[in-house]
Amino acid sequence: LEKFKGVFVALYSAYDEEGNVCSERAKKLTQYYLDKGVKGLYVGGSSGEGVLQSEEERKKMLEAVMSVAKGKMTIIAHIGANSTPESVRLAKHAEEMGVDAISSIPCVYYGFSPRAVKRHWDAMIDATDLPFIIYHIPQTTRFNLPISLFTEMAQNEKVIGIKCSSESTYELERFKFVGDKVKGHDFIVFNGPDEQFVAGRIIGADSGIGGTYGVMPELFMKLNDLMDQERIKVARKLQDEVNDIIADLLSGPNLYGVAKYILHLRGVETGNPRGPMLPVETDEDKKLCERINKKIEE
Ligand code: NAY
Repeated sequence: LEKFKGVFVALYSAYDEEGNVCSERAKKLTQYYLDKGVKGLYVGGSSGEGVLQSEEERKKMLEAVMSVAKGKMTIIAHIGANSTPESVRLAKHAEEMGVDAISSIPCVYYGFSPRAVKRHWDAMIDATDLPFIIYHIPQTTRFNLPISLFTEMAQNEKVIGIKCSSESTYELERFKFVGDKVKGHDFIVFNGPDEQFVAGRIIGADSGIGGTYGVMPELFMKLNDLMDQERIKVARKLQDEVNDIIADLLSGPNLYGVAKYILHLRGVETGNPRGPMLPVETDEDKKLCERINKKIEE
């Protein structure tokens, strides 16, 4: 399980100027993070706009990532889709590509009962021999994972962890505590809200997956090291600085658009986010991105 402990960038998708998934750009983006030394990538999640893409586009994006990253970084493929059959197909494809684990949100759009969500997840888990990581993000899915369903899921030996993106650190603590107890060994908990990385690690997270890591991987690797060394005071100070940057990132038209534009300023092209996500267009927005980029480099 050591390969799931560390800093995981929630990868943005790479598009060309027309907005199509671009393999060449995706490979360069993957190489960028490989060179930075992050533990791994979370592909096709929220930041990756998986739910805004067709099945073929999601496969294409993952194929490009794997062509660079296979055996060099831990790759988690997010395969959550609206229908169970589509998620099952994405799971099988991810296994063929050689990813290290699959992960999924519950279903979006319709509201579902815990029983329906369990059947949805079980179908993906049964479709491959891969480890599975639950993706809990109630603020976007509107599904509040009950601890009873969590406990049932954790009993499946393939379910090795959870990505906890809810802002409740109490919930995160419960997932770690109950997960460890059910397993009798480490149950991997990934911190979701980048703004609470230090708090998440203190209360139980082993690792972190985050969207803003993509523009400041060094700072999150530093934070993670400080937490490993239990240097809480220094870590808290760095978290304050990081949160100042995150506040700036969130002050633009759209987080993903701003992050992608900052990557563009560094020569890493990923295109604009997909509509309805707003891109960076105005001079004012571009100046904001330049200011943030400078702040990160300081
Ligand atoms: C993913 O799947 O892309 C993530 O792990 C992203 C989790 C992010 N939440 C959303 C809704 O994008 O990293 C966070 C988020 O960008 C960050 O905390 C800033 O608010």
